[in-house]
Amino acid sequence: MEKTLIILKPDAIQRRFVGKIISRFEEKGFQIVGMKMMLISESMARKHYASHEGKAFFEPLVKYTTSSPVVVIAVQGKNVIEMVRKMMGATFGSKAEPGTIRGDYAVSNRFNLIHGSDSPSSAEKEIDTFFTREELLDYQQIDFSWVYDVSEGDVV
Ligand code: IDP
Ligand code: MG
Repeated sequence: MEKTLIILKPDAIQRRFVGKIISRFEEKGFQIVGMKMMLISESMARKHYASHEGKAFFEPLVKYTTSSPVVVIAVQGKNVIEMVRKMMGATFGSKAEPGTIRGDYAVSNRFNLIHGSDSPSSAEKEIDTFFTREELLDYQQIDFSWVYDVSEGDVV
C-alpha cells in the first residue's frame, strides 16, 4: 500500500469544492489516513515547493499557497500516487482534460485547486512535512475486501 499527500489549495476551500473533491477520492476507493485544515506558513510553502525556486512563478505560487486555509489529506491505496495525479489532471486548468478535477473545476494556470505528490520519494517527504506520526491513522476500512480482491492472498 502506498500513501500520497493531497492539498486542497486555498481556491478549493474558497470556492467550496472541499466536499466534492474528497468525495471523488472516497468514491474511487482510497482510504483517508490523515486529514486536517490549516494555514500553510511561508517557510512551509517555500520548503514544499523548493524544486520550483528561481522560476518566474515561484513567488506568486508561495503567495497563493499561503493566502488562505488549505485542507491537507493523506490517502492510501495501491498505486495511489499515480492514480491521484491522473484524477487531478494536467497542471494548468486550461489544459486539463474534462473528467479530471482540474479539468472540471479550474481554468487558471495557477489557481488549480489541488496538489498531489508526484513520486514515492516526494510523497514520503511531503507527508512528513504536513503530518506528525500520531496524525496518521492506521485502521481497517470495512469494505477493503470489496474494494480489492484479497481472496487469493494478494491485494488485486
Ligand atoms: P503540479 O501541481 O501539477 O505538480 P508543478 O509544475 O509542480 O505542477 O507546479 C506547482 C504549482 O505551481 C502548480 O500546481 C501551479 O499552481 C503553479 N504553477 C506551475 N506552473 C506555473 C506557471 O507556469 N505559471 C503559474 N503558476 C504555475
Ligand atoms: Mg508538482
